[in-house]
Amino acid sequence: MINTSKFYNILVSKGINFFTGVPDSLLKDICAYISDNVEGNRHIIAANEGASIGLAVGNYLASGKPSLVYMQNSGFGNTVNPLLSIADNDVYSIPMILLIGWRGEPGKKDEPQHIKQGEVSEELLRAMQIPYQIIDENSDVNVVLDLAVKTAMSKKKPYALLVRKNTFEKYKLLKDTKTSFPLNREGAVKLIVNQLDDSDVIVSTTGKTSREVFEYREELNQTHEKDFLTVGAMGHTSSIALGIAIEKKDRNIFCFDGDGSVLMHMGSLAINGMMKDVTNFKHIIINNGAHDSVGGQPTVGFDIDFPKIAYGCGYTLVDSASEINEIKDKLKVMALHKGRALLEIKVNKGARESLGRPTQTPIENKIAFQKNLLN
Ligand SMILES: Cc1ncc(C[n+]2csc(CCOP(=O)(O)OP(=O)(O)O)c2C)c(N)n1
Repeated sequence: MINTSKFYNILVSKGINFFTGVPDSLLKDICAYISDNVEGNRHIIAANEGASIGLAVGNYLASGKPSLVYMQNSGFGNTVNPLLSIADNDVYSIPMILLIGWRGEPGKKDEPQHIKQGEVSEELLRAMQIPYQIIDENSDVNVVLDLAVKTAMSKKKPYALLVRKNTFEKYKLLKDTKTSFPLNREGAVKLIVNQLDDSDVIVSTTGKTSREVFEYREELNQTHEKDFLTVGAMGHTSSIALGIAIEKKDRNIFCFDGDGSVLMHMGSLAINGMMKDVTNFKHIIINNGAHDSVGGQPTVGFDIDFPKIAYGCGYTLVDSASEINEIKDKLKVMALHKGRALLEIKVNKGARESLGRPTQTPIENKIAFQKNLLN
């Protein structure tokens, strides 16, 4: 396996000293190492992967050095535009190293949302004319990084490393922040689900939130027809919820979002808020200040004011809560409100070791959900 410190030190020896990206579960150890060892704003966990490309472009313009941009292959889609329309050889020709976690690699078992992405990852890189190497636990890091940096710099273009599962040695994040709210995300999910009406609809975000919604329905011996699990498309959950809310005016649509997910495409808040005749849109941000589902790397979720931002975007009711009774009361007010409501629930990060994965396929989820909505 590749030692995270060795990988990092070789990068530094090759002149790379700016790191940015969005965390990925396959890269969590190298991301954690970078978080612990790169000072201040030389490491930026960006809002989305496209923004990381922007940061790497800016850094190169100002330093003449390539950056390391890390991401899950799910996030590669967010980079396509800035890579092709700015960094490409036909435009500004900007070198950088892309470190891409390869979820859904053909032949390896993975979740449905990763299968197609994994299958086409190499093809996408080839179509975009980005040279790449596949790396795994047996790769010689010196050789790999030498070729990567030399190619990026001599051809003045992005160079990708497609990283297989279990490539990096374990590294435990030292800069871990602890909070002491009464609930964690799963506690909040249960509390909200318990308080919903029979006709209410849930659209839940990417990662463990949707898994927890699914498992809670199982625990309650309930069906899954009221829940749409946004297993992919991180950051677009509230847009899916809005699409439903516009059409289904007689149902309350509850979006269970995450701080990382909202940040990823925060522009959507402005569009949600400006839908002046939408009266049934209930946006809940379960804020744990982290990308908890992929390793707990920090977001700026606890540093910014989500309710104020939503208010500024035209939401008609905004609030924040962390105590159990406070959450219950505010959920009641939210349920009755006729407008675009947002409730931030602050929670601790962390999840159960035993948390499973949905046993229904996405198509089964869609059919049941749609049948329920169309009734
Ligand atoms: C475009 C994209 N980038 C990255 C990922 C990997 N990913 C899955 S869940 C997640 C973290 C989500 O964080 P947040 O919304 O705060 O929810 P939490 O896991 O903390 O509950 C990330 C980065 C992804 N699925 N899609």
